[in-house]
Amino acid sequence: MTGSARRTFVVATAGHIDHGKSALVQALTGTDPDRLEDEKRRQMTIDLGFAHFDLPCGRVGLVDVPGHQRFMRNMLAGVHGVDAALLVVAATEGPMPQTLEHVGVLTLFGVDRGVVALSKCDLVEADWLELVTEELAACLEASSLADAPVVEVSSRTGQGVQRVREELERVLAAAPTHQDGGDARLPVDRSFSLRGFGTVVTGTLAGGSLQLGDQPVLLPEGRRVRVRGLWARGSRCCPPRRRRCGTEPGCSSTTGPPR
Ligand SMILES: Nc1nc2c(ncn2[C@@H]2O[C@H](COP(=O)(O)OP(=O)(O)O)[C@@H](O)[C@H]2O)c(=O)[nH]1
Ligand SMILES: [Mg+2]
Repeated sequence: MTGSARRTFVVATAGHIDHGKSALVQALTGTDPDRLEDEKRRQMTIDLGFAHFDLPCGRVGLVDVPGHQRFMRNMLAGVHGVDAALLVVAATEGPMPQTLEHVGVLTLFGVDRGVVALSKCDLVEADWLELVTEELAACLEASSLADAPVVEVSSRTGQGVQRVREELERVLAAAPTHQDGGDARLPVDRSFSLRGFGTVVTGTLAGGSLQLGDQPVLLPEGRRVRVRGLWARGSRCCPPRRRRCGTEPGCSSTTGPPR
């Protein structure tokens, strides 16, 4: 498959804080998803981070969510409408409160495709790993990810990272193709002002397509806004099922990359 015929997918991470979500995103994509200064300094994901990589089945946009309970709102925004989840559970600790909470959210949202990464395997002994694997299976038993493959991973040594790619390939290649017809619908997961651009919103297009100059309605306000620029994964474009970044009225320019 080449060029515009390639499928595009959105995958979101899930899991407790410090379990290695952002490290795995970096190992998979080469991109550090923690873009804010505060995130880098505190080594903690606060807002959604984005990265992408290619698989034989298509291009994968990874949404890295925060694991801290205080940032649950951001996590909820990030997992909306995703094709699959990448649940990360540290082998050192096993399932923790936000593991359970995130698995609950994925189940509620009907995200039933995914891969489970048992991370930090370089830090545990084999018998401990066995115990944690059992605990994890029990935790996922009644969830939408009950049948998801579990991969033992270390983002530090690279162990299992290629297998995560292979399992994601299997899961995504079997995912149904989205129907992109109808009106464009963009659930907004982040909104911010960028000097020289005005208001920028990001999200995963749930259907339809957007063009420059379109005037979608901003809900719940009911106000019309205008699309002055469109970006997906760092470059200007418009095809559907990609993470979107657009500017609204008030901006003075339509050029430049999103944050
Ligand atoms: N030894 C080891 N450390 C890891 C691994 N994955 C993440 N870490 C470390 O664990 C800490 C938390 O990782 P991070 O990816 O920020 O966790 P997140 O909160 O789930 O995004 C960081 O210091 C990472 O370097 C791993 O596989 N092995
Ligand atoms: Mg993180």
